[in-house]
Amino acid sequence: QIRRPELLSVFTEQVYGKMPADKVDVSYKKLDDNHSAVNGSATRKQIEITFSHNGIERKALLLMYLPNHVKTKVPVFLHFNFQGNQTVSSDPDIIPSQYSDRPRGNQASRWPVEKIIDAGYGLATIHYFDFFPDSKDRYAESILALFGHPSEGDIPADGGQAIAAWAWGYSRVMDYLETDWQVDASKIILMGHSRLGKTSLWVGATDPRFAIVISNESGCGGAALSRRQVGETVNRINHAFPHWFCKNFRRYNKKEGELPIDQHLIAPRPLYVASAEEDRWSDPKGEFLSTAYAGEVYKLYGMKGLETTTMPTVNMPIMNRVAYHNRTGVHDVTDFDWENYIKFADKWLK
Ligand code: GTR
Repeated sequence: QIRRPELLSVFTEQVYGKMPADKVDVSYKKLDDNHSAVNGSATRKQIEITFSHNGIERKALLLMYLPNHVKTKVPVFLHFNFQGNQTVSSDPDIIPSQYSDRPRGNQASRWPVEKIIDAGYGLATIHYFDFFPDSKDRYAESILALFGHPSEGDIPADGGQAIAAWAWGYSRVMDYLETDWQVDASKIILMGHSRLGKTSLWVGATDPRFAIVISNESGCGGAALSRRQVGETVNRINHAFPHWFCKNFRRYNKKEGELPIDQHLIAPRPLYVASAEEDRWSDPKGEFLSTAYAGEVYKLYGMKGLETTTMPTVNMPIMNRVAYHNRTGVHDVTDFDWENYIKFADKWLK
């Protein structure tokens, strides 16, 4: 009750930035509801979400697959995509996302839809560009325009930029999921890869409605400890991606030692952090250590963290209330990752 709000406000003002608290008008339009998707095993829904505020409108297109064999409300993996909804699967009926002309199925290897459906989970996804097209020149198209922040110059030093906008988007999808009669909103598994892994950790910290948080290879500004300065550093990330974190974060360029916090804050909800052995840029050891140290906080709640500060052998997950694996291979989302996330969700939700 005391320390958590303090830490949250430091993370907000110094790292990820504040989102304006204005209430935005939201409407949902069902564009598709088809019960014979994925060879008849799933229902595919596509929902257009419209946000309006100050006379400005922004739209996001949500794609969902829900298992037909589950007769009760289903738990759902919510995972934003990088290249447009149509790239998640070769399903010809997926409506392409507004900011992408990438080919159908282009990212299908990262989205084992059948496996997720067979395991009794739904899948919900949106192209992350719908909330902030990922470029330092595209503030005007982002949802920040709704709040009178259509360019970088309009944003205060502690104001949210792209990561805060994506995080806002994850929370708005949760608002929708709470209204969907087929979804168990108390069992939403929030997942993000890489820059969206940074985002999913921030969403997990700010929006406790998510039952489980998964960070896949999130690196600097995600699960990796900034003070280690291994792989990508605060200085590098703020130069390469000036539109991601709040401007105050730049104060710590080459001065990680002055950060008042480091990257561990989700307790007591189940948390899974994963690394890949060859993804040195994300600093697997740093991702592991922040996860291990977070265990101290889970202990305060009588729960088990990783219970070791020695990195496990590759491909050997540790699965307590806090979970971790370091898989062989490069920066990616693979079947190995998904199989373990499903096991973890089964452990805590079923
Ligand atoms: C890299 C960036 C990382 C990570 C990654 C990704 O270019 O340096 O922080 O976010 O992109 O999102 O794929």
